[in-house]
Amino acid sequence: MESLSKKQVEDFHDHGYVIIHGVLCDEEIDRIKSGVMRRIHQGNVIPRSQSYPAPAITFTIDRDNVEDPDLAYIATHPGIIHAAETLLGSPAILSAFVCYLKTPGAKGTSGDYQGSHPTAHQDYKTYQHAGSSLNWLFAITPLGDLDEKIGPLYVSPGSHKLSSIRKMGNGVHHVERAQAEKVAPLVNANLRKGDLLLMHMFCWHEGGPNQANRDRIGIYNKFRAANAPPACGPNLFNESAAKALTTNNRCLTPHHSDRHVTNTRLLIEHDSKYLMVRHRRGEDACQDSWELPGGNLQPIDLKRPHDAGNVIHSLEQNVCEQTGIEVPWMTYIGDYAEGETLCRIYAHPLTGKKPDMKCNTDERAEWFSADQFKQFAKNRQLINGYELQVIDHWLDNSYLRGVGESKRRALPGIT
Ligand SMILES: O=C(O)CCC(=O)C(=O)O
Ligand SMILES: [Fe+2]
Repeated sequence: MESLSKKQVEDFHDHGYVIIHGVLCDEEIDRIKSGVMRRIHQGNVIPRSQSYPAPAITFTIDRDNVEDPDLAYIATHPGIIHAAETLLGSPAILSAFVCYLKTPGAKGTSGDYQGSHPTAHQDYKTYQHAGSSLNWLFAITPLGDLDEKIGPLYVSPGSHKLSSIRKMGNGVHHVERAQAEKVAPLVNANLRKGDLLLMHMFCWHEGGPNQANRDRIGIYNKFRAANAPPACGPNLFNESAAKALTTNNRCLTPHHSDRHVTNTRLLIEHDSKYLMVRHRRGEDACQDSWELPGGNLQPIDLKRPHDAGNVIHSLEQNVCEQTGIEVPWMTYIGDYAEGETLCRIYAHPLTGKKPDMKCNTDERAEWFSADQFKQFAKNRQLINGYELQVIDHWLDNSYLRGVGESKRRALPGIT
C-alpha cells in the first residue's frame, strides 16, 4: 500500500472518512479469515454462550486474539499504520483490535448511546476504552463485499465536524457530541472486500443487518494518537498479544500486562495541592504514611466485560466513602504496580472553593503541595512510592486529556 495522497488526506478531513480500494489482496484476506475461524473454533469469542455457526449472532473476536499470527498480520499492517499516523498527525497506538463476524440474520448496529438515533451512532464515548481518547480513528477492512443484502456500512459525510472539543479551565477537554438531528443523511460507503475505510472518531455511521446467507466479516480496529490517552482507562492486552503487536522493535500498545487491575486511586487536585489520606488504625506502621484516596475494584465494574478497563464507578464510590467528595468524572493517568497486581490511577481537578470533607472515623485526609510530596518521598512516608510520578504525568501538558465517565453515569439504567 502506498502512502496516502494529499487528496486522500484532504478527503478524510473534509468528509470524516476516506476509502482506499484494494489494500488487501485475496491471499491476505484468506489468511486473516483463517485466523478468525481458528479463534472462533477455539471458542475465544464473545458471546461464549453461542457456538458458531448459530444464526443471527454477532460474534466478536477481540483483544488478546491478536496473538494469532494471522490476526496480528492485519493489526500490524505497515501501510495501515502509516496511513493512521498520517491522519492522526502522531505515532499511532492500537487501542482496540476487533473482528465482527455476523452470521445470517444478525442485526445491524445499535443506536447512539445518548439516544438520538435508533441504529446510527458515533463511537466517541466517554465510558468506552478506545472511544474515550480525543484523537483516534477507525481502520475498517471488510473481508467480503458489503452489498445491500449482507448489510452495507453507511456513513454521514461531514458529520464529524458537528462534534467539537473544548478545553475546560482545568486543562481537561470536553466533547460536545453532535446529535442525530443535525447530521447529514447517511450514504452507502460501498465497501468491497479488501478495501480500507479510515473513519474519524466523530463520524456518524451505521452497519446494516445481515440478510444474506453468508457471514459478514470485518476487522474494525481503532488507532489513537500516542498523546491522546483513553480518558476512562484502556483495556489491557496480555503479554502474548503485546508480543504479537511488536514490529520493528516497537510495541503498538503501551497498555499490556498479565497482571490484573485490582485497585483504584484518584489524584484530586485543588489549587495546586493534592489530597492524600492516611489510616488511623494501628499504633505504628501507617501513622505517618500517606497514600492517594481510593480502594478496591468493585464487582459492579466487572459487568460489561468489553468495557472492563473503565473502573471509574469503583473509584467514585471509594473516594466518596473515604472523603465525602463526589467526583462526576475523571481522566486516566496510568497503571502502577502495587504488590502483585495493578492500581489504576485517574485524576480529577477540582475548581471553585475547597470541598468540605467528611472522612470516616478511620481516616484522615489532607492537602499537600508537590514539594511536600517530595519531602514525604525523601522521608519514605509515601506508602506506594509512585505518587510523584503520577503528579508529573498529570502535569505533563503534552497529553490531550478528555473526560472519562463511569458506565453507570454515561449509560443510566445499565446496572
Ligand atoms: O457493522 C458495521 O459495519 C459497523 C460496526 C460499527 O459501527 C462499529 O464497530 O462501531
Ligand atoms: Fe460504530
